[in-house]
Amino acid sequence: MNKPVTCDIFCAVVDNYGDIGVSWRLARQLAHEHGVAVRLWLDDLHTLQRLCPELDAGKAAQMCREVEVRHWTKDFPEVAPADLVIEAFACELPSSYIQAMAALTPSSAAGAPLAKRKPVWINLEYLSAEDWVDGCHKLPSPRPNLPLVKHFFFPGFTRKTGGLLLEGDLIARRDAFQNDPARLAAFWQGLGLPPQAVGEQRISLFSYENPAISDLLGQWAAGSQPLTCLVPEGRALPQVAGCCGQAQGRAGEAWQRGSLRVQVLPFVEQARYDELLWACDVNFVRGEDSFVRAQWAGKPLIWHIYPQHDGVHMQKLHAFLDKYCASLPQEAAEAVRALWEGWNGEGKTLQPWNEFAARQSILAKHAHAWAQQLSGNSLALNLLDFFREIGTMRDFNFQN
Ligand code: TRH
Repeated sequence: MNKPVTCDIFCAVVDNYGDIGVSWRLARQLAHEHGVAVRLWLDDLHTLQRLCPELDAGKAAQMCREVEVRHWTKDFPEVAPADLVIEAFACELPSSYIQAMAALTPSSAAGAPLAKRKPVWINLEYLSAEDWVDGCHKLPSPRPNLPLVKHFFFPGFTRKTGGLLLEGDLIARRDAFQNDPARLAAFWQGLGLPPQAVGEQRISLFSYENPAISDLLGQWAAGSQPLTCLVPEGRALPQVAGCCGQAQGRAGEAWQRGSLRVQVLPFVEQARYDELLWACDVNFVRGEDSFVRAQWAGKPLIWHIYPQHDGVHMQKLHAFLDKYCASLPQEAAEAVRALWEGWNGEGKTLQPWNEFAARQSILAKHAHAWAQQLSGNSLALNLLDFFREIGTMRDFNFQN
């Protein structure tokens, strides 16, 4: 089969928004751009509703933005497996579903109707820039005691990985938005802000709780340039509010401290969050999906990586920095490194912010070129190619 007709994506929300952020994006892209009938099995509809407010979190099954969204509960229904089965981030599939996949025939050459073929089963992994990813992408993992093989599919930053999620028209839509002053002004107005003043910086701040927040906001407040910091409701907001002398904060509130104005934003739907990243001069992002979206924005970014207990996240951070900074002039690379390390607990941010801000125009050009360079490696297209590759391999093995 050239292209999957149907696809089941399974997603278990571990915490926050990243797992469903990625799964939802992929589901929509496969459905909208490639005409695949996608069913998304999700154990927590309320989290998806934050990203897509039109979803009804009380419904067990519904069509939403061309995707069939199903509430994934313990009593999993009997369903026919799809052509392409994606388990997001190694969530364990229902055993009845695995048994149903195992019962299907291995290849169309067996004379079975196409709908009865064994699915291509993918484990979509977390994003990492580490070098080992190149060698592990697409590796098979045979299921013990069952005639099934799952394949690892790694997103990443090199041609040997699965690439990154990127809608076919995203870069063009970004450019149209960024080059249209009227749209920018309307966007700011929608958030309750005036158009950006000459000499004013606008910076979005999406992070986990972070001890470095207080120093950074203090520095911005004491700066000579007006700076507006846009903070969504969520984990970092209590700290930001505290730095502005507030007990707590709510969407719509704004506080002034010296040169710094903090504007509290509601958690907006995914497409609007993209626009925020496109509109700001610098973006602080976290986790996985906002980190990738900030790269597509083509603006300087600072990443708060998802902390892991064993500290391996710092290896991931450095692996990304090695790639991202490779083509930057040395001083700019050092500024990025020092600020990211400080923001992630390995040092201070005070001096690094000054160094970073002083090189903002070089960093902006670099961010733009970086997005361009990565944009040729689309995860959804690679996934569909891999589906074809596995299908051809199976047919060949059957005939030989
Ligand atoms: O929310 P995150 O921290 O998510 C994750 C999870 O914690 C996961 O378990 C972990 O493994 C992973 O990080 C690395 O960060 P992330 O990935 O950036 O997801 C945030 C999503 O929320 C992303 O899709 C963008 C979206 N978003 C909006 O749609 N609107 C908003 O206003 C904001 C601030 C974000």
